Amino acid sequence: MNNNFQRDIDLGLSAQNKTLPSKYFYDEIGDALFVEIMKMPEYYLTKAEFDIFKNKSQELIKVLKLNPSTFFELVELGAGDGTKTKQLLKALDDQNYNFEYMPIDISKNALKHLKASVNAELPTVRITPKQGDYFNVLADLKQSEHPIVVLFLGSNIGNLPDERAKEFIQKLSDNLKVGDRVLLGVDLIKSESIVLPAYNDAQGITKRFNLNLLTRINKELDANFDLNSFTHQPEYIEQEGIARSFLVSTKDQTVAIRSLNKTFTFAKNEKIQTETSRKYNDYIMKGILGESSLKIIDRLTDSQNLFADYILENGH
Ligand code: AVI
Repeated sequence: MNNNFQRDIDLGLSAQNKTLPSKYFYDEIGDALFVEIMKMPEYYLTKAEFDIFKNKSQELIKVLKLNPSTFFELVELGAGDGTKTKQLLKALDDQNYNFEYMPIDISKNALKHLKASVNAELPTVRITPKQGDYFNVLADLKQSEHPIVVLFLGSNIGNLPDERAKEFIQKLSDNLKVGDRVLLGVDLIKSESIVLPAYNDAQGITKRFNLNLLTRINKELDANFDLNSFTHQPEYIEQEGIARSFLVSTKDQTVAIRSLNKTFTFAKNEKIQTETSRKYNDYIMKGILGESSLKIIDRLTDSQNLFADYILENGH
């Protein structure tokens, strides 16, 4: 990880338009800050998707075309703490559906906590966590003859640029059998007055989340970023449906990254893009599904129409 980290930071800061990859937000501090973000009043995404899982679990079961007597594998990519998923697990369990829940995560620790909480709250649900890279685990699952339902929630796909999201969908569909289904949760395109505060909260938690990238570079690559000389700046363009986060240099400055043996200069007001959060509608979703064999078969939204869970089916 550290070598990739070093290489990615070097590449991003050496570019004409500087960038830092958002996947590096999530160290121990970043994970904890993201938990705080999900609780913020401005961050509607998590609450909206929870609303779907809590109040429309029966409809979810129906549109996923699940059959109580046919065993299936419920695979979740990047499961986190499973708060939303547990609503669906409970509904399935209450109605005696025959399934196994397989959360996949890169973090052993996250999986350990998730397994303990599912065992405590839903003792009759079979849970088999798999640690590792999504695609390696999915490739293994392809060997199984059972139907698979994949959950990929939280608008995590929105953090990939469109081209990368398309590649992800293509790979996902290559790793599934005909008839397997995907529940893909995405944030919907809406006005700036709702989106922007979600990335610019009054308490400054998102600012700390964004600046934590610089703290990580300071710690892990022996750098000397002055956190007081960069500000957090989110932007949203409704016509495109993309929110972006930046760190903006508040003055002309030079930063040394000693493990790279390099210095980087930042002009006053120069921006480093740290994140893309794409928002969706049917047209954009169809574009991302592209030529893959995954097709939209249904879509459920929360009571305020902020967030959508798309149901996709893998064809030939
Ligand atoms: C994880 N991901 C879907 C979040 C988002 O909304 O793009 C990450 C995040 N960044 C700032 N706030 C939340």
